[in-house]
Amino acid sequence: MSLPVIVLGAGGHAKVLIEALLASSAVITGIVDPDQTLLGRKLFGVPVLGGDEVLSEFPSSEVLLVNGLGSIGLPIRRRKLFEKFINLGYNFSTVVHPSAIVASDVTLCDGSQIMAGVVIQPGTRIGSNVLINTMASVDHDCFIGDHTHVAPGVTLSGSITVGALSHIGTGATVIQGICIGEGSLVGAGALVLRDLPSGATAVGVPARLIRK
Ligand code: JB3
Repeated sequence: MSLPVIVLGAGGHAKVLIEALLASSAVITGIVDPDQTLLGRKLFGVPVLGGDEVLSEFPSSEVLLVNGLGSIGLPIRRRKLFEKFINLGYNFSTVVHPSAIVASDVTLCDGSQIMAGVVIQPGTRIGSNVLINTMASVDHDCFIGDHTHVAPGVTLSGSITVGALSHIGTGATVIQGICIGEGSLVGAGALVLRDLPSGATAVGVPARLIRK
């Protein structure tokens, strides 16, 4: 049987995760959030237990964590929180909403999060602490690097590599075979027709580089 989970953060992304976890019949012990005003409040009946220091009461052998800190740009804070608790010996649960279609040979790593309505096709690897958000589609043989956020409604066609710590904005489309370097930011609604170097920012239709 899987261990109970504790969700880090009590904001918008945490809500989405808690809904997915409850729909998967996971046991959620509570939420931790540094915002003192949230202490004792509940999200979908799940209590806020206090700040991150409360985790000292829950040994890493007895709980799994879920990273509830989302991102709207490069997921740097999300990575920091994940690595902080990995270094303290905790493990992160994968979260897969029951409505997601994930091919049987897809690899999910520690803390991969697959939200409602996502489709992931065969041969794809989703890295650690990656967030594939609502209704995104990741086609065959893609590689999504650690910590990357693929925002709602993104379409990644086949054989795409997205480097670690990147953000693919809401509704962006990337054609087959493209490589997007680490730490890249693709704007909402962009259409990516060419490879992007590491640290790129690309926006528009077709996408043009505005920083590299
Ligand atoms: O794009 C979509 C669909 N969702 C966005 C998501 C991916 O990212 C969403 O619209 C937001 O823009 C963003 O959601 P997030 O990260 O939930 O943002 P917010 O609603 O601001 O909540 C962040 C929560 O994390 C706050 O309650 C913070 O107090 C808490 N937080 C910040 N730092 C932390 C820490 N919680 C813990 N446990 N530890 C921290 O270090």
